[in-house]
Amino acid sequence: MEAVRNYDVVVIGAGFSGLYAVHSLRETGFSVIALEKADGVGGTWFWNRYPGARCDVQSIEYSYSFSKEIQQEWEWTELMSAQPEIEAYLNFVADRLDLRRDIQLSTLVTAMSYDEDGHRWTIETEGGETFVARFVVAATGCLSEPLEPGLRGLETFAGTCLFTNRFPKEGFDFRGHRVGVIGTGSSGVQCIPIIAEQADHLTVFQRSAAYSRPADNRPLRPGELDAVKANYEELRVKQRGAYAGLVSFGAVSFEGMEPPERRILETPIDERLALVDQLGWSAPGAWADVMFDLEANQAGTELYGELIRRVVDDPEVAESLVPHYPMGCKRQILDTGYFETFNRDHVTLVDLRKDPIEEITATGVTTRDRHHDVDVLVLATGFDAMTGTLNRIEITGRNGRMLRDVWNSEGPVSYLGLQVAGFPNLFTVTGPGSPSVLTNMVVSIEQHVEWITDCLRYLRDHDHRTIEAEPDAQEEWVDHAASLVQGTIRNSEGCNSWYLGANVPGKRRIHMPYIGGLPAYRRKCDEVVAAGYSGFSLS
Ligand code: NA7
Repeated sequence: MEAVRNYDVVVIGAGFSGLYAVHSLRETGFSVIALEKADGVGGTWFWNRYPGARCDVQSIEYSYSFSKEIQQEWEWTELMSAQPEIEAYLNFVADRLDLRRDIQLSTLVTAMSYDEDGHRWTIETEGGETFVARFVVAATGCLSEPLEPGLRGLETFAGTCLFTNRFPKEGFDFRGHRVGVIGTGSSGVQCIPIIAEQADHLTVFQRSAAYSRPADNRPLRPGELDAVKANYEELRVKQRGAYAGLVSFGAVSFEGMEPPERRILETPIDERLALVDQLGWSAPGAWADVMFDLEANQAGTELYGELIRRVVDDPEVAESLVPHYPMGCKRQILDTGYFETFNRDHVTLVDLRKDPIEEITATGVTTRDRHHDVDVLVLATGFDAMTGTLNRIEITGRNGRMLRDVWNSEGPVSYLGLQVAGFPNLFTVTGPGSPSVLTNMVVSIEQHVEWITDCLRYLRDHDHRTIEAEPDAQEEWVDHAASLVQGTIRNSEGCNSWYLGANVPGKRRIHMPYIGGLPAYRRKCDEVVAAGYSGFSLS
């Protein structure tokens, strides 16, 4: 039997968070190992290799800022990178910083338990290995646990079944096939136009229509990247001071943009439509009241409908593509030719709100009204977000309490999204209660990894063995985060986003990411440190 292996820190995951955590902790003098279930690094950008997978944040912003060398050496080729380029970037980082010697791939963590006397975590893997560490950093990602779609009969399907979030490495040639795609979130919307280019026939099964708009992606122009590199720090400073950790979303820059003053409900219909002519896909959101008032929000959605009708030829199909839930309750999707795809003769939209799926059979998808024959089924059905991955690990903290039980009974509680009371020395990178998925993930990840590194250095320098969130501080933070969401569109009736856990049957409906913005959140984290880690007990 293999000996137990001891480290100062075990990091779980080797995506954007885990790679930086290994580097940062190692540079600070800790012995560290990252355990990664995949057979490559990259996390989200390892698994989501479906055709069309692309980031909706510009590459120059969606990249590490901690290494000036990497920032200068890496060459982005497009405004918003596709999955292969981001995966290649993360592999470049792993090599450039010589991280691989401290990463163990193909290693699934199945259980971990806290030894209250020894002040250590014991970590067990599927392969039967045991690691012991004083600290654990869960760099497990926010969208890493695929959600089984709960479709009756799925196991009887005789064709090829592909999940977007674990798409085969060798890709898939859709030519000559009748394909069905279930799910029209970001993953579905990105892959549908590309599958349509290849497949003999494509049937799209849509339960909720998507708020999507053209990404307007393009190759970077000659000299464009060099200009950024010449003054990268200025961009990084702006990012850190921005609400969502970015100064642009997609191709649209926020710089110099003032919040709109016009109110949709006080504007005659013809003037609303004139704004659509003027602003195109930016028009539905370009009002002061749409994000704060449901009636105004509905009026904004009607402008969306107008834009969709201008693209989609068949009026019935166009109507089905107009979302029925509030705008802004989910993150806006950026697409490349999504709505145009429904003008192709070999593409069929099935509106599941009118004709729901009854079961999957050996030959395809049976909806209430008919059977749809397909040879290939692509499931773009999403994730058990933010808590799903840790809930699937047997994590036992103080007094034998399991993290899964805490989160199931109390909701996804956490102090600052960094620690959960009762689980000393266990940190979560971009955990629930932090801005995470509402921001440029890389900026939030860097802030967390740096906070955790500073914290471990502080504990070492002050001879502390443990740090643990205090229940009162945690409760106060959870209440504060909840108070910010109350009465907003994000928590409104009819909003069933994965932010709220509403896509997972039985999951408590609580808005998981913190909506107060990155600058306010960072300030709070810094204040906690300045006050000697207030809200944490150190021993
Ligand atoms: P999402 O955004 O959770 O989308 C999942 C889609 O799958 C969504 O349209 C769901 O409809 C649909 N879905 C899920 N289960 C079913 C069943 N059983 N039947 C029919 N349709 C179903 O996941 P993505 O992977 O697209 O994107 C995740 C994030 O990645 C995204 O937000 C970006 O931040 C990047 P529903 O909406 O639940 O009615």
